[in-house]
Amino acid sequence: MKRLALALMCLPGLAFADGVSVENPIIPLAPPGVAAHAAFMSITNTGDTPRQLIGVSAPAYAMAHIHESTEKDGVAMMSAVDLVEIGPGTTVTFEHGGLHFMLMKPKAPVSEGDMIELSLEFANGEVEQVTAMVMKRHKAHDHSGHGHDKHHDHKHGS
Ligand SMILES: [Cu+2]
Repeated sequence: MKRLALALMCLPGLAFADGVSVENPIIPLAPPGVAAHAAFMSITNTGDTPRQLIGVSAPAYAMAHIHESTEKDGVAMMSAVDLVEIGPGTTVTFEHGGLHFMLMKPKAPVSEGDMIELSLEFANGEVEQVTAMVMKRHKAHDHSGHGHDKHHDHKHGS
């Protein structure tokens, strides 16, 4: 907890979740006109107790949610997820075709190279600040292998 207290003193408004590390936070550049962007990353619980990710916020967007993509009868769908459990020593990967952070209605146009601030909210009240870089899909999209590019991000009805 010492690290958290120190961080709060030095950087007002920022907080860091103890025992959580985030790698490779990226937002694949969406085609023009698409107002729902996905953010991908790997989240590792480096502590020794289970952690529950319960929400996400993104000041640059009107709305942000945790989503999971599934495929049913050959149709790609996605649904909201309320809680992602991350066991001690476990990494949960948010990636194309699976769990992802859904960012909706950017308040300003988003382009390649932009840095987008995300806050990952955990059930114990801690918040992990993450900065995700916007990058072109062919660079960002390196380990999905599912071939759903054309269908992802576009299924938000309301
Ligand atoms: Cu989604």
